[in-house]
Amino acid sequence: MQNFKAYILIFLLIPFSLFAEDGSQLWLRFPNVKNGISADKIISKGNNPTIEIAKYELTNFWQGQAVELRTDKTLKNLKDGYTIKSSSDKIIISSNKEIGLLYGVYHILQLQETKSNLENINITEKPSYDVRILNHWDNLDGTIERGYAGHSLWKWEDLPNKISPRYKEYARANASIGINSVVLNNVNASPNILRKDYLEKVKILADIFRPYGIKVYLSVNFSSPKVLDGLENSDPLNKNVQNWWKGKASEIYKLIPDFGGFLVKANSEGQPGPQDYGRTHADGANMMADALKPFGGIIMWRAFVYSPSKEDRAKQAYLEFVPLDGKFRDNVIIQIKNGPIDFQPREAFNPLFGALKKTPEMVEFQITQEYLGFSNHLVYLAPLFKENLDSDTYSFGKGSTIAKITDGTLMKNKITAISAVANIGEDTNWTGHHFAQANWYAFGRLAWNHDLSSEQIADEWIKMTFTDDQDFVKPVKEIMLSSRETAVDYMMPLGLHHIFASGHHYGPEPWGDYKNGRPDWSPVYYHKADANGVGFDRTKTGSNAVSLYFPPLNETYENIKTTPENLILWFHHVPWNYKMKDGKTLWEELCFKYDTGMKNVRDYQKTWDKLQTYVDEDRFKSVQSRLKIQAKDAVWWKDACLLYFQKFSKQPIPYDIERPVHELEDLEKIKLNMGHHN
Ligand code: GCW
Repeated sequence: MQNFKAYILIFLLIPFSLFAEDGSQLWLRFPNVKNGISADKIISKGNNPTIEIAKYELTNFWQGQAVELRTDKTLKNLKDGYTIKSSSDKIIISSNKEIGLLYGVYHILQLQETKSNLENINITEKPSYDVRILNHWDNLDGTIERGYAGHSLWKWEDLPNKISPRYKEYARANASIGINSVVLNNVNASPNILRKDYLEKVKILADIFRPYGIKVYLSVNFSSPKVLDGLENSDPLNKNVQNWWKGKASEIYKLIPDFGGFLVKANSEGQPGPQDYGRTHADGANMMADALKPFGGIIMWRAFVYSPSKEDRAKQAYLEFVPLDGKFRDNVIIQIKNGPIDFQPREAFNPLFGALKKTPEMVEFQITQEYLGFSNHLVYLAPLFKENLDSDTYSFGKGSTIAKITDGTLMKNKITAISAVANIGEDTNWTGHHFAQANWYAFGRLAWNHDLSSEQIADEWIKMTFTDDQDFVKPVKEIMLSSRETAVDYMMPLGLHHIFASGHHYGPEPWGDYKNGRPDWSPVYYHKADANGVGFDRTKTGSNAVSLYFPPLNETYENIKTTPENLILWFHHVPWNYKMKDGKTLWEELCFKYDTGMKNVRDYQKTWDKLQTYVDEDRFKSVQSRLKIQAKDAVWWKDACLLYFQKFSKQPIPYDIERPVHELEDLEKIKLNMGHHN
């Protein structure tokens, strides 16, 4: 009897456990595949660990024709790209490099999983960037700066002896979307990462990642020579310091012959740097570049520098780096955040893009949603990435998009690279929110091909991650494609920025005025609301940041009438009764935007609930409950911002808009305990 009950119980549970998915397989689920093709249907010469992986993927997951894998030296111009051609009896994947063959295999698997046409394929793929790199902000103690998916994947305590199976899974996921480089540790770098014992741990990760075509890089602390080995200082012009870095470089390359290089945050937010010794960023970067040069390593030097000076923060990176143009070694690349402030829901692009004419530049995006609702809000970031890459800087005349400046088209850069701060942690589904996986995926796909559309990327991802049923794909795609604008609307519409609560950057705090702390970390510094209006005047009458943009953009942004309305409060202090293009006053428009954002999230909830039958129970519920949080947060944002700004506009919230459900005083009392400094 007892047994019988157990059987019934198991019988009842089976259907659920079969359908339950935890998201750990990302977009590599292959739900309908039991076996791939047999090994004798794979034609390939030579053995190499990367080819072995390609064969493994084919024999496990590929259900089509026979596949031939060919290395072909004549395809050198494709770099690690590849061609895929079908003949009557097989598909031929060719590349100059083994890794290109593996990429080609992932490509045909993607075509299979998205049910794309596999007949008469004739595909040529060449990556947009050479270095397609994730920046992990992982600390050596296992915490992650701005990480919302649990602790770090890297188990420093266990390495080099104990190896987590997830290292390989992580490498595989990256390879499947063409990511070929990773910075393992936080840019707020502990000097300890360069200690011998840590380098031995790093070596193990590099060995695991290598067959997947992934190179390891490290963030380094500028004071390392002094802190680790007691040198008198870390002055880049000091011979002892230079020799220390040279010695460190050879130590690293002995362990990791294909080590990628260093990422450096210097003289920024309290990090040490060359300016501590009266030297320039170029002096600092060049010293490290000289140390890595003999081994082929590169330096990614960050332009994210600002201090609490009188100068508009949006100008500081430009003012610091433009005078140094042409002074950097040829293995230095300047890594620039997409916007001039800090990964806001929407920013104007950083005017430093295109302003350095002799120095290669790369973009730094943020995949982790520091300013976009952490891993609670569904925000698909491809539209944000595309908006930036497609921005025309006019630096070499019309058509000088950030994509073309950074990918070598206009600058003929020796190194081309693109980076993003990862959102990956040890959560079972890697990214916390199931939909945050799409942002990892989208970054990889755009790094490979920045001409892909946000829609195409979403389409691939949804089909592989959930189902290819159009009744699911279509509405979910609509949610994803509108979600970034929705978040802008309920958080910071019309060019508002940085009105987050200090420290954690999660909720609203437009009233924040840190007179005794850093004014440039205060929301009031950024929105400047008063009885006349709201917004940061960056025209000639204000900080004149508009003058940093190339013509005609400087004029476009100088003039309130020609400034795009989605950036109007970024560039102008706008009167409350200013007439917007749709006839509403600025105040009405602001109310309308917050309301629209909030309503859109409510609509996402309705849509998602209707799709229950298409999704396994676990993932359905997880997304459903996070949408509830997002909906609550959207109301919180709307009420906090409108009730606060209303104190200045002194006008009613238009009557066709949802009424606030909070008292401002109550919202002002909320203090979330989410840690962190600025
Ligand atoms: O966005 C700010 C973050 C810091 C971060 C810094 C940076 C790593 O709030 O947490 O530090 O930018 O990019 O250096």
